[in-house]
Amino acid sequence: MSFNQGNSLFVGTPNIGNQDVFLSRTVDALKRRWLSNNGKYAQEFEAAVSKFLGVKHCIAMCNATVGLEIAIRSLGLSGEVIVPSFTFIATAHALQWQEITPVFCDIDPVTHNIDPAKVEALITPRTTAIMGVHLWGRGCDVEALQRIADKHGLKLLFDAAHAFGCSHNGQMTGGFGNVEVFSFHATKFINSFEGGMVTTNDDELALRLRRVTNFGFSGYDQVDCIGTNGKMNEISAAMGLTNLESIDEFIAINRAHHRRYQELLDGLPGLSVMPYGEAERGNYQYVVIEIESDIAGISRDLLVSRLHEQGVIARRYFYPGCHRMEPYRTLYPLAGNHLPETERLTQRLFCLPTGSALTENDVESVCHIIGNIMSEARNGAGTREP
Ligand code: T4K
Repeated sequence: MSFNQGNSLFVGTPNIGNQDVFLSRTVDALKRRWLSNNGKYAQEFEAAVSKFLGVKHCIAMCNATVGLEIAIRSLGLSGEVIVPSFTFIATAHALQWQEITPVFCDIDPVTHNIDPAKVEALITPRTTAIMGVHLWGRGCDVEALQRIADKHGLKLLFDAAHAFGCSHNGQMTGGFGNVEVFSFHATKFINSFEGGMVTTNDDELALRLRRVTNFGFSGYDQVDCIGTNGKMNEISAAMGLTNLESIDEFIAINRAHHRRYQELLDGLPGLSVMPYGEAERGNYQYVVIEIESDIAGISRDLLVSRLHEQGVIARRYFYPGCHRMEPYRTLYPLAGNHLPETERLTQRLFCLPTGSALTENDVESVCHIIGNIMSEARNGAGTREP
């Protein structure tokens, strides 16, 4: 059993809602000839997200990277910002792009999120904020981070790219800290092709965020500040709105896939499927596997490469960590010295395909393939590193 080139299974295959509804919205936007700039569907999408999350202000964006940049600028950040290295590169780039130094903080080995116990030691007179990442949709220790931010007069923001539809201590992600930023990229739980949403309960900040998103305009001919173009177009908004209407179905599918992976993989030596807390709402969008190579009898990299050969396009998210990528590797060559958990986890984790494009059979086949690769490795076959 394997998948060939034509039917490979990919991590990140989009969840797609009702195509007829999406197409009729698209035709409507075309007929009305309103394609962008705070159009009807962008407004409807913002309102729907605001209601769903219980957050006062939601500002639709062209993508989350620009959303992060806009949030950072609108908060007036400068100097240094404390951030995990164990994240997608966009988190760090959004800071460095604005000549703000990302000061990489280690993570908690269980939650994979920024470890609040390691934050205070990194604060200097140049620090202006802490930026947490709700990795895999599991909430950061928001309360501890807020206490540190308050104590030192720092801003607190969250890269919530993975966390749409997830809760922390029973509260939906979106209203924590000063501002949070979601991604609606094609690979994300809810997608708008490309897109994002910046969310806050702060009225003044919301006004600034909107202005910065639209070149700094505050009226037809009036510009109040430096801005950029972060706007979401109408086709993306129509897609986001349509997909949001299928959220319960997507959660049910992802959850069932995650459970099946747990049932079939947790028993294999050296493998464990990262759990999601049952007490919280989750989107189960990431099936994250931790491998202990000594016990499994195969390295993470060899297993992933064997999976690729058989059409299962697993991903080593987030290897090798931002601090080992440019420009950070050159700028901060010693950063890894105080990131032992990050260094360890980047060598041990990989993600498996999930989402509404997969059937239960597909999930079972992936597990079967993994079982075969591992038993071959234990029998000494094919243990050459890629
Ligand atoms: N913060 C965090 C923590 C993030 O994870 C991300 C994005 C951001 C910020 C920034 O958000 P955006 O600015 O993108 O809104 C992908 C995504 O491009 C990226 O959005 C995402 N994180 C990251 C985790 O994954 P790559 O470099 O892995 O992309 P790529 O082209 O290898 O595709 C990923 C997988 O998805 C492949 O297996 C193929 C599959 N795929 C992809 C697309 C676009 C499909 O099956 N269909 C598709 O349409 O970054």
